[in-house]
Amino acid sequence: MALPNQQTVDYPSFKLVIVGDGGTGKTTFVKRHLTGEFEKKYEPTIGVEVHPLDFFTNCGKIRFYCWDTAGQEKFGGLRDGYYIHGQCAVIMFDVTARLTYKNVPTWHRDLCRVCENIPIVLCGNKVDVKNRQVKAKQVTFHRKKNLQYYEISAKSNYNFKKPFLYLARKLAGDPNLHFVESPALAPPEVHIDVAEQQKNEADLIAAAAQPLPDDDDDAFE
Ligand SMILES: Nc1nc2c(ncn2[C@@H]2O[C@H](COP(=O)(O)OP(=O)(O)OP(=O)(O)O)[C@@H](O)[C@H]2O)c(=O)[nH]1
Ligand SMILES: [Mg+2]
Repeated sequence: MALPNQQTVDYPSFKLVIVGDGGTGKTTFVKRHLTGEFEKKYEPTIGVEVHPLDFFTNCGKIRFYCWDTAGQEKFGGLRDGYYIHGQCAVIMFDVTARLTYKNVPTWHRDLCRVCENIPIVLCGNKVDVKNRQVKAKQVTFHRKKNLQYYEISAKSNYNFKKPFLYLARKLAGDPNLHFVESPALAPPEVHIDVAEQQKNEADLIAAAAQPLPDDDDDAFE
């Protein structure tokens, strides 16, 4: 959903709300997409910047209006006006800051209170950082709530497209939808250790085969 001062388009478009603790990298993430950054619009009444991010799929163009708040979540949650008519969402945490993962259930609850049954992706950002505090196998929240999880590094563009592809497939109801062209992205600012990340991805797959801990919110200290 576009803002009142924003042009609408004649191809499918969706409101994507992006939530998560301050400093997890939400703004950095949406700004990687250069066209969306160039065409963003600010809505002062609700303190939100909306970035229209276009992707090219085998079924045609698709647009995500990515809603990124100007940090007011720090003052006790986001207003309903932010979530209303949200059609898909990204919940972001920072793998180098444990508390941001502990707060994921609160973001999820707030989101689902307004947006029932929308596709949601959980993103663990900053996987480029060497000493991460939240290891891949400790991330279990998505399994309990049936969300998709991706490890990302906004600064290196690692897995940038994955969350959008997952959401596009869900919204289009087509599991075979794919991107046919890459969007223009800002050049990587950091580099990812590919071998290290392959190990993390393997850990994630192994962890998915394990039974869920009884109450992993408490176990995760
Ligand atoms: N190493 C690393 N740092 C990152 C990455 N993404 C963001 N950062 C840094 O994390 C800090 C916070 O990023 P922001 O994008 O401002 O975070 P935010 O979630 O928008 O924060 P609020 O607007 O306060 O809610 C900045 O210093 C970024 O440079 C990443 O992938 N890797
Ligand atoms: Mg921000």
